[in-house]
Amino acid sequence: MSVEIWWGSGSGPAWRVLLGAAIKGVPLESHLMSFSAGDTRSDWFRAINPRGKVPTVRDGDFVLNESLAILAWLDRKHPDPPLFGRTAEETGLVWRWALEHENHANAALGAVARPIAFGRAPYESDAVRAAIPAMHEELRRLEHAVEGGRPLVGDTLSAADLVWFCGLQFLVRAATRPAAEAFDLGLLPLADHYPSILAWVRRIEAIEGYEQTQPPHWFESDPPSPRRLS
Ligand SMILES: N[C@@H](CCC(=O)N[C@@H](CS)C(=O)NCC(=O)O)C(=O)O
Repeated sequence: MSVEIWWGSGSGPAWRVLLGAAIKGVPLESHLMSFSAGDTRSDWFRAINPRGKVPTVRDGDFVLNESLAILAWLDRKHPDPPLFGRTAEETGLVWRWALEHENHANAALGAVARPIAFGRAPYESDAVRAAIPAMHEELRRLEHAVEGGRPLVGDTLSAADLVWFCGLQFLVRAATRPAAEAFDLGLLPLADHYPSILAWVRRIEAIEGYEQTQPPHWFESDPPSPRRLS
């Protein structure tokens, strides 16, 4: 029986899990949820995951949500290649990087990306401008850690890379939208501002099956909205 996944287009946490499964070559039975149609709030989904969040996976009778928990579970079920390090030290560092994203970088990058991506930038322009230095602080930290395109920890991609990559992609997508033109983000092209991050992005994009993990609506004309990703 294959592992089922409920996910949503543009959800960074869901994308992490799709990438982790791709790295491990684990097939997933896909259930693509529509945020705008209210799928995550539906009774049938709440019966699977009462919190109503994606990603959620089901393997037989076992149901799990929270993307980092899912990646850790997947890693125990399919240990090779490891997503949480090969040594105790690497495991500690993978968790440290992943949690630093969750507890620090996610807010710093999101403070710039979210208003732009969700159409709030014209009303929150002062807040976006004020958030730009902290965004660069996090990106400089990443640039240094992935020097030359190397993984964040050890010599193979780990959960830490996947977590930061999905956060970065949301920011980069926001930076390419017309609403971003009102700001001097100093982000694109990445090759000029953050060459090591670009090399690292290319490494992740080279994962076999990467194309199938990309958020489908990013390739449609439909703009993201707060409802879709709230
Ligand atoms: N910490 C959770 C975050 C899950 C989460 O917030 N998912 C959002 C999409 S990114 C969701 O399902 N939102 C739908 C809703 O709230 O109705 C994880 O890492 O899995």
